[in-house]
Amino acid sequence: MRTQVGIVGAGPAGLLLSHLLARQGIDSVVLECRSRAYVEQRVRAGVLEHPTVELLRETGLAARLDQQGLAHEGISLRFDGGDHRIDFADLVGRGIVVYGQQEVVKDLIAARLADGADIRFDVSDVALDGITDAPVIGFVDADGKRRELACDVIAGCDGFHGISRAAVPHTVHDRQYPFAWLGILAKAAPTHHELVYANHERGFSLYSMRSPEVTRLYLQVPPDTDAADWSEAQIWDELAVRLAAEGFVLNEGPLIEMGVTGMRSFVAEPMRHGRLFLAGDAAHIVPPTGAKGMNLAIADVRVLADALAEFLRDHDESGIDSYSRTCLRRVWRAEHFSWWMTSMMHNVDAADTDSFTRQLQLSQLRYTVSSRAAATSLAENYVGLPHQAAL
Ligand code: RFL
Ligand code: PHB
Repeated sequence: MRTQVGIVGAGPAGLLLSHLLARQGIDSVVLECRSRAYVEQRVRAGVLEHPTVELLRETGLAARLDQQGLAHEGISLRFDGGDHRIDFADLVGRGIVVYGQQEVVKDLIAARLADGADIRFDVSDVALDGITDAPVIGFVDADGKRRELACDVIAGCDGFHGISRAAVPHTVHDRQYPFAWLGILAKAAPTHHELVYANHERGFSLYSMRSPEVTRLYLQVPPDTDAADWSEAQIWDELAVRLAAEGFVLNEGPLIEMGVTGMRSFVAEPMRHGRLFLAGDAAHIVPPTGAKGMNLAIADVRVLADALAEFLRDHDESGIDSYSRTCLRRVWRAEHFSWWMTSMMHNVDAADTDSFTRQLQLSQLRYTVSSRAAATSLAENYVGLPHQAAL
């Protein structure tokens, strides 16, 4: 088998890269170790930044997003018993769209298959060879046959637990947080039209949604928490306490999904070695508090698709040479924003309340909601800095 770009991983990064390359006349094959049903059902991110939405629209991927996505013009920060709205429309003239990551993935798979793309699900034993000059990806196909895919370049879009990063000699920047999120998806109509980030002395809580029928909610929990330790009644009681505000009612409903997510900031650099390019979670992750992970993956592959097209079509290496440097500037902006939101919103030591940290948090929150300059900084980072911005 031969292709121009061998893509490992059919998450948002790998699938969108394949789509953007096809628009520039570049062939690719996508290899995914999970089944199509699994990647289409995996519940993850929900917030699309403004530049992400624009890119999906410009490249013909937004038909369902424009019908079903929920356009939001702000968020609320809740603390000290008060609710404070950050009005994105007023502050920066742009907003976000709430649309599940798995819906983006479904739309991408449908668009690629309609275009005749070669996406192989259920592959195993993926191994990368010849990275410095003549790349070959070995794998076992869904039918059990061992195959080799020769390619001009490899895109490692295989997420944080993939195999690609290990093939790039890299330096790691890592920060782990002493808490996790317990996330639930509930069949309950949202009662509030925007996301609520709540800083409570019992721990952080986030109110989000997926559709007019489905609410998505998170609770800060200790990092070693097993979701099974929490009963449904306990979850609803704790959410009601942490999200409480005047006039706020929480609609309860049956749980559709429940899981615990660790919180970590991680950057591997550089994002390239020879003819292997890392993109998305394969190279960097952020804690979910800033809603940046999928958006960063999308920004990476936008840069990568242009760089690879120039290289493969015009033999121009300038884009691939600056790929890592260009992406890392945006990555570090998102790393900072996600760390800042995380530090401001969580109870950093729920067991042994540190009064100094707590007072700093409250001061930062009061400043953020009362100063137009501070609120604007949050808003422009949250809705996403333009892909062309000098960062
Ligand atoms: P993905 O989505 O992990 O896709 C990688 C794909 O590679 C496959 N794979 C392999 N395939 C072949 N061979 C191998 N050896 C392979 N190893 C792995 C995997 O099966 C998978 O299909 O990475 P990608 O494409 O870089 O996308 C990144 C995003 O998924 C991630 O950043 C976001 O989900 C993070 N995130 C959020 N991001 C946002 O932008 N906004 C949000 O609101 C948001 N909320 C979240 C989140 C992540 C969460 N969790 C569960 C980690 C909320 C949560 C709870
Ligand atoms: C979500 O809806 O899943 C979500 C929203 C905002 C975040 C993280 C997750 O910061």
